[in-house]
Amino acid sequence: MRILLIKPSYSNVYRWGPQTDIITPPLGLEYIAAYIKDIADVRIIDNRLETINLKVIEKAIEQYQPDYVGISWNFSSQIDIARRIAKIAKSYGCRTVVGGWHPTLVPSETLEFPSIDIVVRGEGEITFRELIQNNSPVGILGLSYKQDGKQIHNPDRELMNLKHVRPPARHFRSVLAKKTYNFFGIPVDCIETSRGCPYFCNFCSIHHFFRKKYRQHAIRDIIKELHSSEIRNRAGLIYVIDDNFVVDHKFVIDLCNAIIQSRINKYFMTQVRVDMVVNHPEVFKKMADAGFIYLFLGLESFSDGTLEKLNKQIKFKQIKSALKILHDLGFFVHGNIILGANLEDTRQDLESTIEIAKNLDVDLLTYSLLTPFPGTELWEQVLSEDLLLTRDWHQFTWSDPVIKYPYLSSDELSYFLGKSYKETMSFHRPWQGIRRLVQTRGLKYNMLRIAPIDIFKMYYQMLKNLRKILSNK
Ligand code: B12
Ligand code: SF4
Repeated sequence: MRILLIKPSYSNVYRWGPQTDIITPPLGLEYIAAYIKDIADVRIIDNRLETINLKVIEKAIEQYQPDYVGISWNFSSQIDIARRIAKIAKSYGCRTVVGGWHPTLVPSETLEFPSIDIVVRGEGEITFRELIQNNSPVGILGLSYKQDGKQIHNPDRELMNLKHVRPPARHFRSVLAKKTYNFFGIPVDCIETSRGCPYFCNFCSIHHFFRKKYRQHAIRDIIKELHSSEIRNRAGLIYVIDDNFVVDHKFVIDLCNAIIQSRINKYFMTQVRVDMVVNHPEVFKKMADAGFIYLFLGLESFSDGTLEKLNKQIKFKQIKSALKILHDLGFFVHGNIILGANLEDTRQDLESTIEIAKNLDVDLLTYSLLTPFPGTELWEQVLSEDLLLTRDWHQFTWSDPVIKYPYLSSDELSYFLGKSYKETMSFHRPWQGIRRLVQTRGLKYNMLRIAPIDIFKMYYQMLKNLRKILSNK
């Protein structure tokens, strides 16, 4: 049996964000590959690589003649590209399977596309393995499929015990892929230490996907992965992709101690919450010691009322304290703000958000527009109040307006998105973050982990990217 796994390219989501320069390895597909490589011949193609266009994909399908083509569809806005790939695969007689966040959130709608045969809902490892083993979707938990023109939705599969998970099959990467995966110019690899998040922000689909559960991998497995040759020999920076890395302090401290004891001298970056920084600075000190340098924080809003509506469970005062704590520890802080986070927002509210952002000590600021996804409280609210402007998934990019606001037009939202970047981005911010990192952590700490030239490469990439964004305005 031959299986071709495809990571589709991005949509125009990156039009606004500085993430244009981030291409991370397709970890989800590498987990899937790990679960079928002993029972099938597997290949992974990454359509995000510059030379891998649809023609190349078609050629690969024509030559390889896969029995199954599996497409990873995480961002809803990838609808077009995911469907086009499925159509090509179907025209060569392959069975088409889609997995990832979007098809899991709307499986019935996804199956309405004639070229999509099967949807793998939620975690795909065991579900996909059983599908390949049986060569039939009948009776396999977690699958939705079509039979005689009717949709069949098998019951959900139980979530996996992450203590017994096979490591992602990173060795399927092509030479080109290995060269391309980078974070602002620094060779990057991804690792997962947990799945899920115990919080309930009203816009986040995490609880729907992971059914309100939070699970961790075994620390010894994480360390083994970090020691693997694929990571050891290439990556300067490890992106811990967990939705919320600091949930269980003991776990984080034990993991950091294990990283230090194993002398894994790498840079790390991840996502964390503001309140954890304020309430447990000692955990962040330990993370700094282990090599964590770059933290992504969902700041979302500067209004306590709005933060409460989002059910974010943080206060503006905590945002300021968290920034101070992290900067004192030498972290580079990337914060994201949701414009129009409150459905009652006015022009004045957005103006004052931008004013506050201007003076906030964040090294990289990104902005999104509030976007509802199926399975979230926000989605229910927007539907029940008849505020959804479109169900066209292309537009669910977090930078296109899809909600009707009583006091703001879509044009105004787009205008403020542009304005926020224009008025708060400066070359000074990332430079200040990098300088702080070097000063606070010291030369030895940094030189153990990276060649100084790479730090400047990273800064240069960020500058190039910021310039690109600003010239688009
Ligand atoms: C890391 C991350 C990023 C990184 C890198 C993304 C990447 N590698 O492509 C960065 C920072 C760049 C990023 C950016 C954005 N992200 Co993001 N990101 C994530 C995050 C936290 C982890 C992704 C990951 O690697 N997961 C780990 C792997 C193991 O899981 P996986 O890929 O999902 O695969 C598993 C299953 O989904 C399934 N599966 C997946 N594909 C397939 C295929 C087959 C054939 C099968 C059988 C199974 C299967 O099986 C896999 C193994 O269990 C996810 C949330 C999450 N926990 O997954 C959000 C998430 C994917 N991002 C999201 C969003 C909204 C964004 C942004 C739009 C945010 C913004 N405001 O700008 C941007 C847009 C990016 C773009 N290019 O278009 C949303 C997507 C929502 C949606 N429906 O569109 C998510 C789900 C977060 C959320 N809860 O809202 N992101
Ligand atoms: S803390 Fe982050 S991952 Fe957790 S529910 Fe809120 S937005 Fe989602």
